[in-house]
Amino acid sequence: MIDLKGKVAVVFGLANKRSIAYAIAQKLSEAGATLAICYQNERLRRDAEELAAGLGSAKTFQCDVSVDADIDATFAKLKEEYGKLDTVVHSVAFAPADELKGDFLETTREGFRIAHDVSVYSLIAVSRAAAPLMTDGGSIMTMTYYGAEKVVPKYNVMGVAKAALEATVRYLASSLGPKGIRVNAISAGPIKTLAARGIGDLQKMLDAHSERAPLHRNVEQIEVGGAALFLASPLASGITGEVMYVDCGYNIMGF
Ligand code: 0WE
Repeated sequence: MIDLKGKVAVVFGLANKRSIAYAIAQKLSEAGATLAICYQNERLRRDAEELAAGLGSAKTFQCDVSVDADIDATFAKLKEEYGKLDTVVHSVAFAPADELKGDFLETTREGFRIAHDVSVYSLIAVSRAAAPLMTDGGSIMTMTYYGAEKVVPKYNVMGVAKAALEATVRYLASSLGPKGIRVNAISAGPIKTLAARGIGDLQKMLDAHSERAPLHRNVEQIEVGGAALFLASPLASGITGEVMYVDCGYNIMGF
């Protein structure tokens, strides 16, 4: 059994009970970790507080990762509350809805900027703020998707942002490696979460995915949580800069 007693994990991107971030928080909490749950804004506060109440001694913090002052204030509070940090979970992405509809060629400058600011730069900002608190080394992880590597229709600028995110994971792993801090990404298969709402063809995608994936089914949030628990644990002490697939094997198929 993985034992994370005495370890502190901060989780970004928990919106509701379907969030991948929530499944990760559940697995980390189950392993004994102390959880700090960050929610983006007042609109998401209640859900975050209710879910945190079921996660042991989890506390909640308001932090919009696209706002530097929020990150500074949140990590100051985390330092005061816990003194140190062991794990950061970054499960945050956003592109303006219109960018995920039409043709990639119509990507706007503003849509590109927002997608990269919220989905990619935020990992750098959060990692820089977290590093001084990771005095015993640590594990930072983010969520990516196959659309970073191969064209997934309509994923558009998010695919480009996820490609940048995966490269960012490698550069951060190199930068933070000397401090004993590991940085990895989990590439999850498609899952019905809030972030997947409004994708016109989601059910079609899920069906195609389960048909082609070696395991002939779709992945569940809690399986991503299991991989995250592994990455947070000493079992993964030799793994950094990696993209780990939790997609029922979909990515290995050529045909
Ligand atoms: O990374 C994602 C989705 C991230 C996302 C979702 C939204 C919906 C609401 C980013 N920005 C927004 N902006 C909004 O306004 N996924 C891996 C899920 C996803 O999204 C797709 C997919 C898949 C899979 C969009 C088009 C095609 C496939």
